[in-house]
Amino acid sequence: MTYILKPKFHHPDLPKNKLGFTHRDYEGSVSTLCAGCGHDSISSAIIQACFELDLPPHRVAKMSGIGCSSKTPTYFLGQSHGFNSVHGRMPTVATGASLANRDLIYLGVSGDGDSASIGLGHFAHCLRRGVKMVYIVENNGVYGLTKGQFSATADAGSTSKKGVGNTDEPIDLVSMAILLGATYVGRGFSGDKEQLVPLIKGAILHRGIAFLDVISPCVAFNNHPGSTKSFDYVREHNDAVNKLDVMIPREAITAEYEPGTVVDVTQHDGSTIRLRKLEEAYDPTDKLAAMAYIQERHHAGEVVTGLLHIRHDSGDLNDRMNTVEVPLNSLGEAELCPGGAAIDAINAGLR
Ligand SMILES: Cc1ncc(C[n+]2csc(CCOP(=O)(O)OP(=O)(O)O)c2C)c(N)n1
Ligand code: SF4
Ligand SMILES: [Mg+2]
Repeated sequence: MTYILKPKFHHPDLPKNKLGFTHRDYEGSVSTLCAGCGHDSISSAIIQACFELDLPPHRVAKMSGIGCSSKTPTYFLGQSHGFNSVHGRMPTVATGASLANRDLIYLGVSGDGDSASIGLGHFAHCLRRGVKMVYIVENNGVYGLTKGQFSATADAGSTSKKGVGNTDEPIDLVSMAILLGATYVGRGFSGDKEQLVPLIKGAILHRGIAFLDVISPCVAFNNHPGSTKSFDYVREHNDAVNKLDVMIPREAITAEYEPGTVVDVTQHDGSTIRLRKLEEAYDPTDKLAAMAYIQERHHAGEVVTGLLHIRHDSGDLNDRMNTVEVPLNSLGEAELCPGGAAIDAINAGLR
């Protein structure tokens, strides 16, 4: 169906952002996913977040692996760069791209099979290195593309559509992300755009690795009673710890919440993340407490969502490796071949 071009006509009164773009300018090709797939709602949330942040599409690079989830970058930001890589290798390809050009905004999309099975090592090293990117896992607990086998994030005790029980313990990607040192970690639900759009906006503005685990039900293979990744289960067991607003520097910060229930976190670019606490005791800057809370609620059958962990003093791999400010492909002969005297000076410094 991808040969059907989506008409570009739109109503002349559609709202425009600061760049003069409408929402439609951030869309991609027509989706070929199953009708009702959670992944399509995540694409729509990404489109809304990029539109609201006034992102120039040419400054974004979409990275993905293999799976229904990894197909989705075709369906948003049709005017951005894109690289659909190999199964599980998205984080590694993104690491290389980010080191070669620190100027782009990297938006990685992966699946639970892609990141928690074949790509688990790649996921882990990307997070511990703090690659400057947004890393989204569209988590449905199954390999959707290959017809619904349990993935490594399926909960022990959940049943397949045909009634077979999963006996293996799940990998909890948000707990792993916090443990590995990710500096912005959130969990969302494809069925809750009001929470998901600000989570994505905050992730894009974050300096460092921003990881989002988004529960995204697979309507074809994992949306039945007995599944803990179904729309009904997540709606009934959703424990949102905070509500998020993202304010970019030009926006006035208004005090609209009760004192004592609000935490403001200022990011490197001056943007402010305002968290309205729903769970009084939850502090996303306390790494150990956050991990304990997520595990405790998981054992009680709850799905904790919201901004789960953030570090104010985040940095990224480019900072630590002191990479050049400009893309590598723009370096000329003078920078790449500084001449014999410079080499002699380096050698002398090593003696
Ligand atoms: C090296 C390799 N091994 C296995 C496959 C087969 N395969 C394709 S997609 C996929 C799993 C996709 O699951 P997930 O990442 O959860 O994405 P979803 O389709 O659920 O969104 C597998 C095992 C492959 N394409 N390449
Ligand atoms: S098989 Fe599942 S994950 Fe894939 S498009 Fe259909 S509903 Fe979505
Ligand atoms: Mg999956």
